[in-house]
Amino acid sequence: MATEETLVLVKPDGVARGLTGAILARIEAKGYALVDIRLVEPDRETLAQHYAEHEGKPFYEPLLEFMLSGPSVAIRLAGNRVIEGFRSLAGTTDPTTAAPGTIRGDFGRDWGLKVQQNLVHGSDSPESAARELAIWFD
Ligand code: DAT
Ligand code: MG
Repeated sequence: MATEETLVLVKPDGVARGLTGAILARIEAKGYALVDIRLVEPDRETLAQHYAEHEGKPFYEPLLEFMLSGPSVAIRLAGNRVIEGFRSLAGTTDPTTAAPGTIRGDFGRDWGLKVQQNLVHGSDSPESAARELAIWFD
């Protein structure tokens, strides 16, 4: 099987809280390869492309505002089954109930905001990964 790639973002809350290193340590300990990594300050158009599937949902505007609130770290990550593997490391979307041992479960919680600040993004399918990597790395 060809080695797979995924897009990981350490979102503004992760960067602001100084958790980038801790998150990268988990990714590296799992054995995935960092192919490319950079600090990014996306504009609204880039984020609208990235989150196009969520346009119109109640959390869409708060999500874009949150993602515009500070820099993120974008990572091109490689390894066999890395898409599902990173989603497993990240934990489920809601950090309050994400399993302990996951990034979201260990470092995240409900801050009483309209958007879930859950520290990381990971592509959810090969199609999403290809689309998202083109947005952030081309
Ligand atoms: P994931 O990031 O786990 O793939 P998603 O793609 O469904 O989740 O949603 C994108 C982001 O939007 C998510 O990381 C946090 C926010 N979000 C999703 N559902 C939400 C909700 N019901 N309330 C508030 N924020 C939400
Ligand atoms: Mg998603």
